[in-house]
Amino acid sequence: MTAVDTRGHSRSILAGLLVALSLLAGCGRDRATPALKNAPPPGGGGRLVVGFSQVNHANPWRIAETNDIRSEASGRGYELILIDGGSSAAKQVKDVESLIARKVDYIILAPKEYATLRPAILAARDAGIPLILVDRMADAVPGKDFLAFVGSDFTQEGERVAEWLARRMGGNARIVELRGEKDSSPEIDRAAGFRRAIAKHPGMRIVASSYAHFERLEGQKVMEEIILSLGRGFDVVYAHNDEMAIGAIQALKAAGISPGKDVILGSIDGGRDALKAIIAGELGVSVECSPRFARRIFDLIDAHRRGEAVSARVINEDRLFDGSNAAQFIYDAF
Ligand code: GYE
Repeated sequence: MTAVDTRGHSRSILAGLLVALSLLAGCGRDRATPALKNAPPPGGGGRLVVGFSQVNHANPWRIAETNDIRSEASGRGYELILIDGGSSAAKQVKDVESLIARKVDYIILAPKEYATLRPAILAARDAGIPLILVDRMADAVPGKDFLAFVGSDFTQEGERVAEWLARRMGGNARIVELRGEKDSSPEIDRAAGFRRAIAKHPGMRIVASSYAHFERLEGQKVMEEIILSLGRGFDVVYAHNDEMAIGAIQALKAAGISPGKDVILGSIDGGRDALKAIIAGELGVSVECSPRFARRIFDLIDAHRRGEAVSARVINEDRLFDGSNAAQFIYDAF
C-alpha cells in the first residue's frame, strides 16, 4: 500500500456542510453525537484533523492497526490524514514535518525506531501540536515532549513467553532468538524481558540470536542459516513476533525438523495465522500484542479536547494464547 491521503479541502468542506445540514435537519446518525458534543466552538472551521504517520503496511498487524484507527476516527467525526512511512524512519520524520506544516490538530505517530524519530516529536511539541505515540516508544518523555504513549508492555511480553517456554521445557533448553526490527522499542524490550525471565532458570540458554526484522520471509531465511550452522543443536525458537515464527516453522519443516515436537516455538502478537499454527500443534504459545486499541487513543484525544488531564502512559492489557484457548479466540483474531 502506498501513501494514502484522505484529506481534500473541497471534500472536507463539502463533508462539513453535509454534517451541518443533517444535524440541522435533525437526522444526524447516532455515531455523529459524540462528534457534535466535542465539536470545536462555532467558527472553528468544521471537523478536527488527525494526522497518522504509520511505519508501513507490510504485515497483518500494521494493516489491522491502521484499519482500527481509521474506523475509530471516522466514527467519532475526525478527519484522518494517513501517511505510510514506507519502512523508512527518515521518511517518517518528513511525514511528521508535513503534518505539522498542514497544521493538523493532533498527530498519531507509530515510530519505526526508538532514536530516529526524536526530532520529529520535538518539532510537533514546538509547533504546539499534541502528539500521541502509539504501539512503539521513542526517545522522548511522555507528558512532557509529547502528550502520551498508548501501547503494550513489551518487556512483559518477552517475560511471559520465557516463562511459558521454561515451564514447557522443564527449565532446560537451548534457545534460538529471532529478533525484531533493529533499534525499535519492541525489539529492545522483548529481548530484555526474555533475558530477565530466563535468568531465573540456569538451564535456559540462548545459543543463537539474529535479527529478522519482524518479517516472515526474513524469519524463514535467518532460520535456514541458523539450521545450517547449529544443525539440531537447539530445542526452542523464541521469535519477537508471529510473522517470524511462521517463517521459522517453514524453514524447520523444510529441514525435516518437526515444529511442536523436535523444537518448541513461542512468539508475540496473537494474530490469526499464529492461532492457526497453535491449533495445528506447530506453535506453542503466542502472547498477545493487540493492534486494536484505537478506542483508547481517541478516548485520550477526546479527553484532552475537553481540557481534562490525561495519563501519559496507557498500557494495553494483553492475553496469552496457547493450546488451551487458541480455538476459542481464532475467529476474533486479526
Ligand atoms: O509486534 C510487530 C509489528 O510495533 C508492537 O510491530 C509492534 C510490532 C508488532 O511489525 O508484529
